[in-house]
Amino acid sequence: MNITSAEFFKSASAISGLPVEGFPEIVFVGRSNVGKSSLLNSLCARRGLAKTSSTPGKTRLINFFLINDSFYFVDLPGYGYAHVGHAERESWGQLLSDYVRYRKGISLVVLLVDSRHPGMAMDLEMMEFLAYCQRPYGIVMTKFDKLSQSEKSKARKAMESCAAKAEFIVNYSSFSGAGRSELLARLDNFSQ
Ligand SMILES: Nc1nc2c(ncn2[C@@H]2O[C@H](COP(=O)(O)OP(=O)(O)O)[C@@H](O)[C@H]2O)c(=O)[nH]1
Ligand SMILES: [Mg+2]
Repeated sequence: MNITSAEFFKSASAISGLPVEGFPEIVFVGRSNVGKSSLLNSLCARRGLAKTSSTPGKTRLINFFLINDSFYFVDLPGYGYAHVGHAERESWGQLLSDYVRYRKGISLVVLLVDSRHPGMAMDLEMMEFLAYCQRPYGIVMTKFDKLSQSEKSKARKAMESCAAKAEFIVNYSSFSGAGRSELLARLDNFSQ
């Protein structure tokens, strides 16, 4: 896949605010600070498309980006941010889970996992939830550049051992662009 155009389309803070169903939706999800905004910017080769921030948990909206005028990348709020209030965390989780569970247009969920911490409980729970919803999902191991050679193969093996149902696992670095063409090729099947 070649990304020829990428533009912010709309944000939704509730199910009622989602765009009318139509285009396929490739959904990106992961823990706060996992590198999701950086990955979207790097994939689309647009530095400021999704805001990146070193303050985790700032994005509370479902953000839609229209790609090649034919499908969406959807940026879901990061989960596992410990510093929001309990009530807020519950409603946030509800919106996320309702969207993932019931939205017809979702063709794939891309689960971002920090390469330094494969197999974290929250990520395993998300995989279980996706399997329960019968959603196909792929895994991207973010910030792969932060690992040494030996850590790289160890982390990859650890991820493979707990993600048997994943459509793919891609090692990714938004900083170097490593993994970008592999991920774009993987997404091809899910964009039409
Ligand atoms: N070394 C390295 N750092 C990254 C990479 N991607 C993101 N980061 C850093 O991780 C932090 C969180 O990134 P961000 O994209 O805002 O994460 P988000 O909260 O998941 O959207 C920022 O400080 C980024 O600079 C990467 O591929 N390599
Ligand atoms: Mg972000």
